[in-house]
Amino acid sequence: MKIGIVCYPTFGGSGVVATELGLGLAQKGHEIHFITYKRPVRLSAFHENIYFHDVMTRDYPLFEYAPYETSLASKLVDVVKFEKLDLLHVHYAIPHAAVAYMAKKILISQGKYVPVVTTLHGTDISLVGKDRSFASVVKFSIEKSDGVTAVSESLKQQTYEHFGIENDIKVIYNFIDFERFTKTNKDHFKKAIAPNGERILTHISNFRKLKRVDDVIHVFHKVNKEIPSKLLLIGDGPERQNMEDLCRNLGLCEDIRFLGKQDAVEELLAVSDLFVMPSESESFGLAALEAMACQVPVISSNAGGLPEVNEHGVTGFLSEVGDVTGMANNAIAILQNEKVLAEFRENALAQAKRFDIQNILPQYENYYEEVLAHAKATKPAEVPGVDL
Ligand code: GMT
Repeated sequence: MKIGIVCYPTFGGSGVVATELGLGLAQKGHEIHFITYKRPVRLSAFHENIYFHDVMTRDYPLFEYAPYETSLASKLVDVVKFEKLDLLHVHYAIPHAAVAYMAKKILISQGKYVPVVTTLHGTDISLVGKDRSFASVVKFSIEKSDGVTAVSESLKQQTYEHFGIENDIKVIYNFIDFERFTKTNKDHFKKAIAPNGERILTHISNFRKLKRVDDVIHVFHKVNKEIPSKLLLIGDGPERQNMEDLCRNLGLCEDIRFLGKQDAVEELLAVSDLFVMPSESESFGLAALEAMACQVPVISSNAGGLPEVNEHGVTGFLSEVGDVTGMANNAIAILQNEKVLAEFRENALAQAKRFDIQNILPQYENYYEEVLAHAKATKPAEVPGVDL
């Protein structure tokens, strides 16, 4: 199949999932065209089946903001026609689903039908999407997509509740590539971070408010009083400075390291004993899954789709959002006993295997086939395209 993938090219979970999906599909022989404003961060190496189309915006003194949506829609029309794409898969509803709808309509007027699959990732529904300034466009473009997927059952339910739409939404969980995310021996890192054999707790996020990084620090503060430990804070974002201030106020600077954005997070997860994700809202929690694949148990909130990933009492523990005491006690229960930690590590890996890319990729391929077959059967007769 020839598939166009539209996504945010940044470190965010939706862009990561879109890129890894494209890479996986390319390895299976599909021709993948990424269409976005920057080369996606995880798209570093050359691959014979992968193409990247840069969306250039046009500045003009009249524009206060360069109209990215217009440039993207024109680019989609161009790439679909020239590269003869079979399908567009857009990640994150805003603005990608609406732009794809526009491109689809333009293409129909030119005699080509290209089905659009939209994947909902979380904040496009839960936080930003339901805001009045976006809601009607989000609802409309979900309804007009030829196929819609959500990354968890919880996100699917939220979408129905917030938008009252009636299309079928297919849950296809996020996935993990074990070729990359596997526990490897990084003892030299461990010695540098925790020279006296301290436990290592880790948090990775974009440091937005909803990630509640302050809860991570408060949980660590409590754990650190009972168990010699270190905390790695990976990522960057709007709350970073506040978090540094909090560490200073609590006198924890010796034991907490801010590592900023990191490419090889699997190497840091390889030396971690526990992953902390106290988010206020989380459709899935890809970072938690990456930790589990590296045999790291997870202490998390029970928000959104997290209970579908982190199994309470098995792969880690779930607590109410904001319950830092509960989270700290759970963390201590795992970390204070070597045997218990080993058991949780094993369970975390077993659970992560359910989300192996090898199991999830065929679900996307089957869904594409289904959408294409349906589009072929229902598209206007005078419009060619949609060849199976
Ligand atoms: O978590 C973020 O703020 C980034 C965001 C994104 O869109 O890039 O992540 C969302 O999509 C990820 C991949 O599907 C999910 O694993 C995250 O749980 C989800 N974030 C939220 O729902 C807050």
